[in-house]
Amino acid sequence: MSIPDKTQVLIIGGGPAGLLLSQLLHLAGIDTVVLERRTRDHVLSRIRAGVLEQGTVDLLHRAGVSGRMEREGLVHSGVEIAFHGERLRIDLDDLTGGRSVTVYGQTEVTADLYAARDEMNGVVVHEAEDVTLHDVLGARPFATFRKDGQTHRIDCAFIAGCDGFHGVSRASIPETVLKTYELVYPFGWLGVLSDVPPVQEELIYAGQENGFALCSMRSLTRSRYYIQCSLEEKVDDWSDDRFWETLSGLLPGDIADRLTTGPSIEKSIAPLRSFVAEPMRHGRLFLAGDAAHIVPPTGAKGLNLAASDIHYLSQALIDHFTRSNDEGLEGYSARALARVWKAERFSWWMTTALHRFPEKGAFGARIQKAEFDYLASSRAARQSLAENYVGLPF
Ligand code: FAS
Ligand code: PHB
Repeated sequence: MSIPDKTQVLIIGGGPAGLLLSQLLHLAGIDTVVLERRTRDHVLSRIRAGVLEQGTVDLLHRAGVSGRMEREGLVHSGVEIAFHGERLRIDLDDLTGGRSVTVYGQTEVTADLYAARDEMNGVVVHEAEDVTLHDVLGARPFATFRKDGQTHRIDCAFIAGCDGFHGVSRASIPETVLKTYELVYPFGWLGVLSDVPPVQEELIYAGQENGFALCSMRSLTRSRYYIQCSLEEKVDDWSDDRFWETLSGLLPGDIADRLTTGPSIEKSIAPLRSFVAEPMRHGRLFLAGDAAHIVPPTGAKGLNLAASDIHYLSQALIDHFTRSNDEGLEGYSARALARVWKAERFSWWMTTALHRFPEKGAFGARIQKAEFDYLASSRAARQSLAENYVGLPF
């Protein structure tokens, strides 16, 4: 591949945020280059999010990458919350006036985006090493990087930092400028992917005396399960049998009785944190997705927040290049953060309501019971959960 020495928008990171931005800008006739540190196989080997908000589904449709999702994605009009043996279905359709979520793995979304980029001859440079951003406060920012031992420079008008939590983009903003907010949870999620039918048609978020479990899926023949685990756990210490036994003990009896177990095809532990970096802009550098914020996956918001950031940023860049209007760019950080913080709140609430926090003692446990009882007894409480779960408006 020949690597250009200039482009209009340079995108750091070839995950869902970076690829979606590249695709949307390309459709508007704006030139981009994506610099991705890892190989495509590595990016596509990651198993992450599973639930797409309606807004994300609509945006993927606008990006022209929704064909397979519309064929293979599972539209869910409800989700179940189980708490200490009691079960409550949240009727998303009824409570939100017909909105739903679509179960379709982030891996598939990313694969569909890569396929579309290839089809439109999009420039994605894999194994781009030591990406370094320069002159982001000037009118002509640029990045340098190494590829196959050669040093390259790409000049651009704007840089989109879509390089995730450990990327170089947020790290390129001086600490004197950036304000960060963080809450690290005292546990992680041990996740397993297995080619077994899901235990139930809809997702189940289960908070029990001894911990939290999530029953999710990728299709009607491929399940995704998570259990709360301590941060000291090592994935190698978890045989499949140990995982299935622990999961079973975290589910209501009749659900556990229906559990189909099988060999894991992926097993990983993810830490849980809430994190926001402000502002999401520094000169001509714009942060989007995990580069700017992280949510605990309990609310299924991580990937969906990346989508809403890209919705705002792509529109702002299109307005700049096609209408010489910079209102969107000027307002991008405040607009994105307004939605980010509402998703941070919801993800924090779902996590604190359903996970085991021994350090919070008996009072904390009673508050969790009160949260569930309030949900069970109040349509307004269920409506609040439902409108956040399907996704607040972009
Ligand atoms: P990503 O991290 O997906 O992509 C960033 C890309 O930038 C990566 O491909 C990386 O290789 C690249 N990059 C990094 N540094 C670079 C550099 N210096 N130069 C060039 N490229 C660089 N969300 C949910 O909703 N549900 C879940 O269950 C869930 N589980 C998760 C599990 C894990 C282990 C992680 C890390 C995240 C999980 N998430 C989940 C959140 C996840 O889905 C993110 O929200 C989503 O990947 C965000 O997409 P991006 O912002 O594109 O960041
Ligand atoms: C998943 O299927 O990976 C998934 C679903 C819902 C969540 C988190 C993860 O809240």
